[in-house]
Amino acid sequence: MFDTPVSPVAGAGWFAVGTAVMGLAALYVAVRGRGVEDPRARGVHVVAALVPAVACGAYLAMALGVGVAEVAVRGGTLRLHWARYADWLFTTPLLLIGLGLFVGADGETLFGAVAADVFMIVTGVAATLSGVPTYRYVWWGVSTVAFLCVLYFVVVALGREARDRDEATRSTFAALRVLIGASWTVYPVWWLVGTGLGLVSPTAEAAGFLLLDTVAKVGFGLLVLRSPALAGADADAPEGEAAPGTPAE
Ligand SMILES: *C/C=C(C)/C=C/C=C(C)/C=C/C1=C(C)CCCC1(C)C
Repeated sequence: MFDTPVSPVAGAGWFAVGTAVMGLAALYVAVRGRGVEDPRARGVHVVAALVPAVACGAYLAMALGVGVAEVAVRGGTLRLHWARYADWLFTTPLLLIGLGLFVGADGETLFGAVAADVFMIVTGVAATLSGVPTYRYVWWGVSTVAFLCVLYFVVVALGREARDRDEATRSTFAALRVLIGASWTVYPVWWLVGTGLGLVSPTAEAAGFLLLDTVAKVGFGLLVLRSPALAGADADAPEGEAAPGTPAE
């Protein structure tokens, strides 16, 4: 097997772009957020940097071809971008935890949302690996029901928690809620268009997911960095970047 020449996977160019975009985003958030001392604000910043860092690794794996596998299933061979699903398996719960931490959600609610989210990604893999078309749509439906539970958590349950927070927290939460609600909803649709129905090429599908990942992951980081609620959480670091004790300029 080792002397077979390796041809680039479809979308390799986009995966390379994704590696660079996610790597730079992780560095940027990590550097800008390095002086944050307040534990809650720190946790949210760590999530905001970790999410693109994980995605950077997944994109690198796919760009190099190791993140994409040809899998023999009943009825033939299917292409599985396993690194993408491995990425989502970590990053989507991380984003929910980051959002929950930001609002101060209780552990039980957060646990339910993360469980539904993991179930959503795993059943999404089942949809991708079903050799029988009908089964693909059945799994897609199951995954989408789990997604609706996640959406309920983000929009309704957390919305309720955010209601009695201060104005700065409420306004950042409102922006994060729109970002997550809107961008995450496009994933199942784009999956259906690409992997599901094959209406676009694998290269176009890769470009679309890169765009979505950029909005959902980098967008989260940028909103967190701009949040006055998180910067203000540490009285000694007015911009959320200065170390405590450093006099403000
Ligand atoms: C950074 C990555 C993010 C925010 C990924 C989010 C992914 C989803 C919301 C995926 C959802 C899917 C379904 C609801 C149906 C089956 C196919 C999936 C996995 C694409």
